[in-house]
Amino acid sequence: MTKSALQIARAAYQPKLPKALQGPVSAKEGAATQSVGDQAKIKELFPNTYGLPVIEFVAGEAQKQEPINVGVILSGGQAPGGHNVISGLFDGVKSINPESKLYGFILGPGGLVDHNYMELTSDIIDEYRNTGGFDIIGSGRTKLEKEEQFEKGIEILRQLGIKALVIIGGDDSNTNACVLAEYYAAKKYGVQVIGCPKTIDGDLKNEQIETSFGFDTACKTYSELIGNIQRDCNSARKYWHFIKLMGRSASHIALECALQTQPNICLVSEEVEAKGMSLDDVVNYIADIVAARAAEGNNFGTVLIPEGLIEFIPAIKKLIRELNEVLTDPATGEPREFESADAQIAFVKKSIAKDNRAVLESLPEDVARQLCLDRDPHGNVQVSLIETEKLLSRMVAKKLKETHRAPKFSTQHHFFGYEGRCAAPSNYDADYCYSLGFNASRLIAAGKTGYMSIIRNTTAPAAEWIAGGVPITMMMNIERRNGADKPVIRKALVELDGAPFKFFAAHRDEWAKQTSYVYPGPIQYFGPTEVCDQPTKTLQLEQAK
Ligand code: FBP
Repeated sequence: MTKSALQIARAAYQPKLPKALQGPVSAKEGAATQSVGDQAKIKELFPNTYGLPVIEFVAGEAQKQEPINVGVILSGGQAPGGHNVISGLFDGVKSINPESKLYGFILGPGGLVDHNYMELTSDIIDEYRNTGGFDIIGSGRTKLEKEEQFEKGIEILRQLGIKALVIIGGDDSNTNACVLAEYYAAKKYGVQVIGCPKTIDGDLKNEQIETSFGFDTACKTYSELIGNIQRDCNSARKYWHFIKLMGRSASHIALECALQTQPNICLVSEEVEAKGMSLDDVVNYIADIVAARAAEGNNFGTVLIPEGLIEFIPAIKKLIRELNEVLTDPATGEPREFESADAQIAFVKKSIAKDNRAVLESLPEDVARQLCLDRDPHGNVQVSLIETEKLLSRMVAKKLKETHRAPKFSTQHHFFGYEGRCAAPSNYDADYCYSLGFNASRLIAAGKTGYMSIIRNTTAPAAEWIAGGVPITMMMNIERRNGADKPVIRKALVELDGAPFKFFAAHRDEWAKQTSYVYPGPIQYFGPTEVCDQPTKTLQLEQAK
């Protein structure tokens, strides 16, 4: 395999570990925990894994340990640093006992069910240290949630002598990891299940999890691109760039990129919802800024749009909720099957309430079709397929024309998502991910199950990071999904009273009027620490003392 000069140099990078993980550890247990909501119901559903204490690893005594075979799964969308979670886990299990083995299940959770796996040896691991992507074993979006799947899984786990499974995934995958942990514990199968918080979206975070891995690198990659566009924009002074950013429902990515690049406009879905804004309100907000800049002779600018925007506009949110209900078969809880797309649309139109039908019909046809047709395997609307950047610029142009403002309004459109999901991890993600994986091996050695690997205090130097585990049930509540009440990890959306949003809100009018662009440039791996090791602005603002 031909490697780039950076890949070769980067392979030699030794990720940093928290001091607590640099030698033998002992698990310091906190008080019993409770779920974030619906305590009685979650306790009933998870009798074996509910209420466990939060764990912090501190220096302990060296102990001789038996070899342990571990399995690992990458689940869902790619996020920079996944290979370092696996290399940290590999180094961790080998340090427990060099005879330990690590098996990777191929192409996501489906690999466990289909018995598709490979042993990860040191030769393989060394090829992937500090690289982006999930290609070492591949990823997939199969949901692990049925007993038949758990039973198929235990067959191969027994065959390979695997005593612990590490699932690297987002909120849905870690919810499933928790259900699996509970199932294997209830059946006394002797297999531990540990989760790791992955997703570029940044929406798997709470009091215990500071950030999900990949968010740092993905945002830095998009911010580099936005900065480049802003330089181009400020040079030619003739285009408005509408830039949609991945992130599923939450606007963390758009907000972080705005903090890094200071664009003229950044929409935050959570604010749109809180203010009860309609699509027309959003269009007016953009059009007013375009017109104000035009009045100053500035017929150019940048607009950042979170990909989930559309589902936060209250009327559309209500419509989506009903679509989710009617498109689920109540008998099976599975998505209904249709003969054709047209049959599905006809069924939707006849099944939904009158007011929702009116909202559906008011949308441009392509958007309406999208909303009716596509779902991911977790039942979520596939927001990344909706071209909101084009929808909004089209509507802003119309609005400006109708109101006789801004004679020159030329647009360019971009969608940044896949460009950043497999970027080589920043130093932050390289260290964070390696630590998460290594730490997972310590949770396994401590006999824990139903826990997520956590590393905290990450705005401090890596040596001072705090390593441990949080019971996954602690993050759960009951939510309506696919027409049924389900125990799930609560998704973290942008908090409007949080420091990152407040900072943005305090500066956005100035950024709208003036041209205050910041050009972050590419991620740097070698050089001064203030250039190479800065955490995200979101984390810095959240943790500012
Ligand atoms: P995860 O929640 O699986 O980490 O997904 C991240 C993400 O990149 C979202 O931002 C985006 O909406 C989605 O994946 C796109 O999914 P796909 O890779 O299947 O196109």
